[in-house]
Amino acid sequence: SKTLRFVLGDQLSRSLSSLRGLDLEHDVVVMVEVHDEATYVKHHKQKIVLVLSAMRHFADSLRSEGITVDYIKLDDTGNTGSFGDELGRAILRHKAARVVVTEPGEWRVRNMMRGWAERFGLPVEILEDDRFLASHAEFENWAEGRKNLRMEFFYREMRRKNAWLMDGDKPEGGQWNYDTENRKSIPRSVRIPERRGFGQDAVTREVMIQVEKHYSDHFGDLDSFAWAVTREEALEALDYFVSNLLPSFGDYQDAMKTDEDFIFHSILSPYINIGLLEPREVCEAALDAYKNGLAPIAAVEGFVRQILGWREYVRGIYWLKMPDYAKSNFLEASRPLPDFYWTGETDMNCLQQTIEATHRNAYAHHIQRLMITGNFALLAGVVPSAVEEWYLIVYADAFEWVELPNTHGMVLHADGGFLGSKPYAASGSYINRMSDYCKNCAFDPKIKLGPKACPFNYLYWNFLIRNKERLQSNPRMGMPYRTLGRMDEEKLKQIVQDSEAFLEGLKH
Ligand code: FAD
Ligand code: DLZ
Ligand code: SF4
Repeated sequence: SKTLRFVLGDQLSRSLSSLRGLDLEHDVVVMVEVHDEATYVKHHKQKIVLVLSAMRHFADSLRSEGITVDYIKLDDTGNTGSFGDELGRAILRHKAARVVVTEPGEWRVRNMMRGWAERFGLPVEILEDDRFLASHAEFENWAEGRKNLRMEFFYREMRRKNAWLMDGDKPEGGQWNYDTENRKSIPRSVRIPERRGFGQDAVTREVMIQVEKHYSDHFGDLDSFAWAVTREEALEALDYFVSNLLPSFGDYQDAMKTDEDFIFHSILSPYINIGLLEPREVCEAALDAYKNGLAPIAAVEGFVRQILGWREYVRGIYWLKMPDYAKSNFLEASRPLPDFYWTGETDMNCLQQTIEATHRNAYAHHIQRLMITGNFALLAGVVPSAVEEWYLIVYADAFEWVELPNTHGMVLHADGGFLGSKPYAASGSYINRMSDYCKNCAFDPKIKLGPKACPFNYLYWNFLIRNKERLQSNPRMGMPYRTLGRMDEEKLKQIVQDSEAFLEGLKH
């Protein structure tokens, strides 16, 4: 009897659990381009093109193996626009007896799938997504009974489990973490290699036309699309990163520079998230470079930690805590998202640069997301759901399981410190230290108050004043609250006044 193997747009891996044991003669792989997925938030145009073009290429590569693929395109007649309805139509078309699917990455879709077996009157097998380095059960076991779910401890267990950068049961080189060596700003003399971009092939161009037709009002530039859309291209991108960028990845991990949109970052997250690359092979490629003496341990450890540590950890938190996780608003933030998040029109140069790069590339590197757009939203008290929607829209790598914990937890502290022990609030001097943005800004990071002052400066203290009740007992906030405690009344009044005037001037 016929089994339908339903493959989603972020499951483009040949090793996918739902493709195992496929019977070439009877089984059909079903893939559908649906309006609902392009619009549950109004994704960046490049993100939609990336997913749809990569889906079409993946379908072709399955077909070239002799697999039957039933593929519904966005503009096909009769396309109902939703996962459920399209699967329903496919079941009738093929008189299927069974559906097999790999669990989706997002709660929203997992919830949708719950009713399918009953609705279609046939077995719907939902298999674990074992492309991750930690299973749900492993993460739950680790989390159970712990008061404190810090990433660092999870990461150490994962290092041990995989025997990666281990010297027996000790970390290779004697340290678990080399971050103290990873905080350099970029000297003028350092040349940053070009991004390894990819040309737009016929498949991509066809999708681009459809996306312009249906989603022209979505955020983002499309002409500059240069993403890899096949596994072969993604492997080239990985190879390029390991050879050209990884050796300096650690040194400049936290640095930002005008007109350098990628620095030494890998730009691999979209490929890992949609399945063109697997997290294990990406880590192994970096580990091989270390073993062969091609990259220093600080760079390789730093890189592996992002994937083996952070990426797995946020996924664990997401599934442990959803759906309630998204609902908390510990700091009771309520301001709407300022308009400039969409237009880039602000005199604050760091924000303008980051948002323009985001528009251009559907990408910003981690420290821009964290310290520029994230930090501003935190300090200004923007309502978490609005910030989360923005992050889910604007980045090609954004899928809720990874976006939400980073935004809600790490950046906005909306979970009250479950994920990060303190909010990542920073004033203008940190941005000035790690970037060259301030040189060309209307504001001055060294001025604390008044019209020329960098808004991050007074907004930082205003944030501490506004959240005093909620944050001052946090041991990691002791230092700033002691400094605040030494400020005189007049200064505090000025901080609040300047902040309110600035915030009231924001367009929404
Ligand atoms: P690199 O700096 O080269 O890092 C290597 C890899 O490590 C990345 O490809 C990614 O797979 C992984 N990684 C690094 N940091 C994290 C992290 N904090 N959480 C999970 N994985 C990580 N990443 C996403 O993949 N999707 C998102 O939707 C997303 N939203 C974010 C929202 C905010 C507010 C913040 C602060 C971070 C977010 N990140 C997200 C994490 C991180 O910023 C991106 O993974 C990274 O910038 C991708 O670029 P890269 O591939 O060049 O990363
Ligand atoms: C992001 C996305 C988009 C834009 N379009 C599709 C689509 O047409 N068909 C599809 O199968 N998947 C798409 N995706 C990815 C899904 O949103 C993703 O698989 C779900 O979020 C589940 O994690
Ligand atoms: Fe950003 Fe302030 Fe520097 Fe301007 S002065 S670029 S607003 S940190």
